[in-house]
Amino acid sequence: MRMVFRWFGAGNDSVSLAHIRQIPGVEGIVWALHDIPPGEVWPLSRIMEVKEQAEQHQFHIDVVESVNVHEDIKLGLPTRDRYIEAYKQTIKHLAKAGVKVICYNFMPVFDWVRTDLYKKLEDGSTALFYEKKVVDEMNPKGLVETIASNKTFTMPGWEPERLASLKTLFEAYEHVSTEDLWDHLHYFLQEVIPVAEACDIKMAIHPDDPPWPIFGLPRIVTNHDNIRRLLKLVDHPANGITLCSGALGADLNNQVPEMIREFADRIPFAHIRNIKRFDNGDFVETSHREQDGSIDIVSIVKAYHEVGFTGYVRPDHGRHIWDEQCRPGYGLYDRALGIMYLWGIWDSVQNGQRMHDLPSQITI
Ligand code: CS2
Ligand code: MN
Repeated sequence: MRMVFRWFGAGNDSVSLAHIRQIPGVEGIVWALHDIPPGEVWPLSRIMEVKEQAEQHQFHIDVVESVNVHEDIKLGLPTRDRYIEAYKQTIKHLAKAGVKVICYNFMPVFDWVRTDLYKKLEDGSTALFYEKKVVDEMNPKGLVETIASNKTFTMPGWEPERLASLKTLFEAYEHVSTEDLWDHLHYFLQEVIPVAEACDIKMAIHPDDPPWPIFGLPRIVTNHDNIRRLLKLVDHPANGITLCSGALGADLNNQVPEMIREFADRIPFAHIRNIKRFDNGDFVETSHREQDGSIDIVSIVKAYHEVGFTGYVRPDHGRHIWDEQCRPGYGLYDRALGIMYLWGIWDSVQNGQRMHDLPSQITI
């Protein structure tokens, strides 16, 4: 596995490249041009700037997370073709800079959803938390109006300045069924995968987080069967997944090690993190250590080793520890600890294998 670390860019991240450099075994940064709105072409000059910054610290920029998909593409509107053309152009620019993997997602309106970004854990740290009841009982359109009239901030993604577009988006999605969303993804993949293939880039869709429909909006990249369906939509190695153990693991029916074994050659990028699930459907993010949460991290790393995984891996969200002030989920310390845990498992499996391969006639 090739270890990489997410970095939000100069002036946009509390973590410096110099500090990331000191985490053992990290070879590249996972990056994006976060200020460019979905649907616009990423200029080559801006891409090259990031490449230079990374190279000053001996990092590569092989993995991008994310080139976001414009809502009109997910909605299947006639305007989508314009945005798909821009997407293709961005793929070509990224290829010129040597990028190998593009992570993206196909979640309507919201990316990952949590109800509390700073939930206190028993050890005094804080972490991202999802309270199922709160999300289930929300009436999205009513909520838009309530926030608009009270000017109160409720949850990430519901910022007052986003309200007008949220209202329009919710209305637009009223006409999009789950099957429609599949069709729109299919259309998008048929267009972009040949371009990615020609550019030697792998597209890697991130699963929906959480992996179930929320706020009445459809979500489709949620489980084993759906991932199998997605990979068949355009059955080509350039159509891959970002296998995220934390996103998928929120549903206890999802067996990540099994997915690794079945989809091995279609996983150019892996996110590994742990969460603790509660019986009522809530979950909280924990340290990466297996015993701290509900996800079988050791079996996951072993499965990657078993399939001879040579793709990119990053620790995913971490807790906020040691009073670090950082982007929610993206501090330095806990993710660095996570990396050391992942290397610990990987190296001991590797070492065990070496011991096993040694000739048995060692004599004293
Ligand atoms: C998240 C997402 O779980 C995660 O990795 O941080 O924001 C993720 O980057 C996107 O869904 C990928 O498109
Ligand atoms: Mn993830």
